[in-house]
Amino acid sequence: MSLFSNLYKGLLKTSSRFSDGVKSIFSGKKKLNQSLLDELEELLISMDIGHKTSKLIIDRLASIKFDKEVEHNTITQQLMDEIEAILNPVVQPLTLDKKPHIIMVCGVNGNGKTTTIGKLAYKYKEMGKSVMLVACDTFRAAASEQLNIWAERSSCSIVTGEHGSDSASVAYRAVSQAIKDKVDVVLIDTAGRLQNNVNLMEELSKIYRTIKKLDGTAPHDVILVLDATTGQNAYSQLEAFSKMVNVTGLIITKLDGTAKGGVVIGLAEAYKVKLHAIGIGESIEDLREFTSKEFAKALFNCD
Ligand SMILES: Nc1nc2c(ncn2[C@@H]2O[C@H](COP(=O)(O)OP(=O)(O)OP(=O)(O)O)[C@@H](O)[C@H]2O)c(=O)[nH]1
Ligand SMILES: [Mg+2]
Repeated sequence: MSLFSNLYKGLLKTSSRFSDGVKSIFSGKKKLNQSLLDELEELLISMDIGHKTSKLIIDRLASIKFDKEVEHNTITQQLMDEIEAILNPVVQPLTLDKKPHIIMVCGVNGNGKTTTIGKLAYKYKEMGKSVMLVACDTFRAAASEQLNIWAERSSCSIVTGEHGSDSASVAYRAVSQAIKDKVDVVLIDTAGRLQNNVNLMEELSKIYRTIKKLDGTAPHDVILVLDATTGQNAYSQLEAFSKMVNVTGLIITKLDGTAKGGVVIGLAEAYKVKLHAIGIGESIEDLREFTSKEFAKALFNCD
């Protein structure tokens, strides 16, 4: 199966709503007028693109002179172009620049952090890299075992700490070891936390500072994992986590289970933060890197 058809399948719920929505607004040929633009804007807002970004897209569309009546295909193509232009500056797959390249992963409970780390570990192992997983979630009893399952699946090494122990000291021990062993990639899993939990948010910042003490350039990536199904809540999560750590990029999960895929576009436009990959399923191969063109096409079921 090609990369495109995988992406297409993963985004099916979102893309059906998008393309059906545009088709029903532009059934037959119509001349683009204000009321059609308003309907389109409502569709975009209902897709969790956010008010500001939806308006931006519609304003750009309105600035184009459509003299004749247009079909939904013409509007779809134009929307795809606008969305591609929004995503273009931010879509950027992860790159490994340092050795060890240290990636810290954070986010709200259940967003898919551990699963995403498992998928990344698999990807890097397939590329022939040595990978260390670090279980900095010492808070939840079963968290280390859960990460350990992923370590076994892709034959990675893993560093864990006692349940209830200081998570920053686990990070310290692991990163020191990784530097000594010249590991290629270190993936640090952290405990899920609500953005308003002050203590756990402070802890995250402590893990971050501890890693920096060992390598001033690290962590080289701080990935915030966002769950697409939470829609608008993703925006406030990004704001809250950015206050505690320097979030450098996003991975957006569970796009396979939701029609809220528009949140990807809203985040890209509103925060200009790098968008590395998306999760489109629970299994080890369900992480997708993409280009803005592929994503825009997949959003509208077009190939
Ligand atoms: N459908 C789908 N499910 C996903 C995806 N990513 C993760 N999940 C599921 O989401 C659930 C939570 O995933 P975890 O990886 O445990 O999430 P977490 O952020 O580590 O959770 P905590 O450690 O409790 O904060 C699991 O059932 C995963 O299988 C995805 O891209 N698509
Ligand atoms: Mg976890």
